[in-house]
Amino acid sequence: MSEIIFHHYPQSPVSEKVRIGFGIKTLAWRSVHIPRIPPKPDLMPLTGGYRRTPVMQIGADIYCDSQCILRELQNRFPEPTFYPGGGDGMVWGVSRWTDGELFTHIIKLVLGSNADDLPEDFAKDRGRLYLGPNYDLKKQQADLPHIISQIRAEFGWMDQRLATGRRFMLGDHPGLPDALAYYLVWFVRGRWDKGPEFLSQFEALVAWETRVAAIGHGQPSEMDASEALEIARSCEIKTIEQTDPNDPQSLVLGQEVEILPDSDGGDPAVRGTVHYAGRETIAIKHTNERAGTVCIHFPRVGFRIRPA
Ligand SMILES: N[C@@H](CCC(=O)N[C@@H](CS)C(=O)NCC(=O)O)C(=O)O
Repeated sequence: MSEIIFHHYPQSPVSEKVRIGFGIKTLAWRSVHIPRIPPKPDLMPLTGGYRRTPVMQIGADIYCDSQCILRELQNRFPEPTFYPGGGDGMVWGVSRWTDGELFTHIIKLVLGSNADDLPEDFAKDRGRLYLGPNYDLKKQQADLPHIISQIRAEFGWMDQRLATGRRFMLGDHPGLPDALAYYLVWFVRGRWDKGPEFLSQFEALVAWETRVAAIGHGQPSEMDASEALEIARSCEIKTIEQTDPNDPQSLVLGQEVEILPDSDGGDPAVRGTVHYAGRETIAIKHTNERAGTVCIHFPRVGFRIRPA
């Protein structure tokens, strides 16, 4: 099997979620660092224009969005499982809260508390991506007490769960909920000047944070972006061609579609032809000069598929 290639940058919280996932499964992976803001000239050919971080590549198969990446890791490397102690199914529901409302609160906290110091191009990019076309970081700054009140209650739920004596969210063994919660605590600690002081009120959560950090990131080793592109070009797509007769959108093989996150972030749509459509994932074939023909995978939940 081709190696796991992970396109990310060290400061990316969503990437930290996946890096902990590699740690839980003790995987070796190749690390390609990408720019923090577009243009991302060596990534976009692989993703057909998808600009978010992180992205995983295995040969000519490209996995966009951490939900899709983590699901693929569980499929390919079932043990140790992301669902210890019977967390199957439920953990994905939990991820819609951690990556949805809770992530949004923390983004508002980080953007609002750093409003005076962010480089202009970064503020413009992230303001539009997360807060919409009429974003106003000063307004976020003024709203910080409200936002902190939300996060305090939400982190309190996690602390409450761990205060029962569980070593990890699902019991004795780490699983997906630990990665889902950890990256947000990591983000708050590292990118809000009052983060460490704020977190100190959650005793059980802080003790758990140390245990999750000790899991580590598996075994990364660096790779050049040009080598990753060469691998995509020289590999065959390994995903089978398949659609579902009960597909609610009646997707069929070879159909031209475009896919984009189902949120108002100004994300570009990715175009290609349907190669695989299942209940949880869609994969499209996309061709360009630099990457050759690649198969780009997205989750169904949180993404919109439109006929092109
Ligand atoms: N739903 C996506 C969210 C990804 C996301 O928003 N990532 C941030 C970085 S942590 C991002 O893309 N920032 C803009 C960028 O890197 O260009 C996922 O789970 O992968």
